[in-house]
Amino acid sequence: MSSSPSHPSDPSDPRPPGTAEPAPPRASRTEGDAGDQFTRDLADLEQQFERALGSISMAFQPIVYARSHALFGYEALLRSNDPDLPHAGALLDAAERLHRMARLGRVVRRQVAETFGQADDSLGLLFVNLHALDLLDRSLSSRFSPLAKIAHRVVLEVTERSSLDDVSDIVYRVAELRELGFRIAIDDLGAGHNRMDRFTLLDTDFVKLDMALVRDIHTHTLKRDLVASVIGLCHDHEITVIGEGVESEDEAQVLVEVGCDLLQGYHIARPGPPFIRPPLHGDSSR
Ligand code: G
Ligand code: MN
Repeated sequence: MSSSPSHPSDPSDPRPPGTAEPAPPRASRTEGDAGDQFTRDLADLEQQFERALGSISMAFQPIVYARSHALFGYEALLRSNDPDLPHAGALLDAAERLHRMARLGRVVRRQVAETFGQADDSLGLLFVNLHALDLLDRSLSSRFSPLAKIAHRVVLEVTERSSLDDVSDIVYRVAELRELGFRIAIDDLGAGHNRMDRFTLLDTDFVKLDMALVRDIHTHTLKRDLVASVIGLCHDHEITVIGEGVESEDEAQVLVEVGCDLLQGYHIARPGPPFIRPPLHGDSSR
């Protein structure tokens, strides 16, 4: 919060009554104006959001086997090309503010299903990010949804970037999705906001180690030991581990040494249009 008070008659002053600043002389008028401004801002955001939805695209980043770098699949990543909501984070924030997360999720899932549905089986599995609120959307668990038709080729990534605590019956929801043929990944494991206990609750096929755990793993013994023990635990439970955000050969090598199954990151290939094959392992032109 800024410490310099705005002028009390400023019609855009959003301060609620009872804050430390003295009440403006025409409190009700000011509040009404601030409310009008808020409504106008939301209406503008709504327009931007609808326009941006029409121009979203998906980028696809290869996921490869750790040792051979042979292709395992792709993660679909949302991209926004709108001037007012110029990146995926801005679009997601707008969707959250407007309570339109379900709409965004449906548009994304339809688009990736169309693109991947027509693609060759040799492309492997498609990893699709879910927002926690998507788990509440009945269209996700409908067997008639576009993605459900190719469920056996799809891994749904569940992250806790937004609160999964809101989804009280998450274990049931996830079981329902697996019954449709989807596989499940825990995304961003080890990120600051992530709770390690969550993956004991979820019946998961993949764990994606957050890039914070991967970064400079070759120079941090403790990080290396932690990752090695998480991988051991996952393997005891037949969970496949993906190292995310791999940016160097040193990081990739240590991940191989500690038993990581799959790799993803700029060192392998950047996200790009569908469906660019990763370079051959050892190709120095990379
Ligand atoms: O949370 P999630 O794992 O879905 O986030 C993936 C994001 O990380 C994407 O926006 C993608 O572009 C980005 N990303 C992919 N590979 C790398 C990498 O090697 N380094 C960094 N810094 N970001 C990456
Ligand atoms: Mn992800």
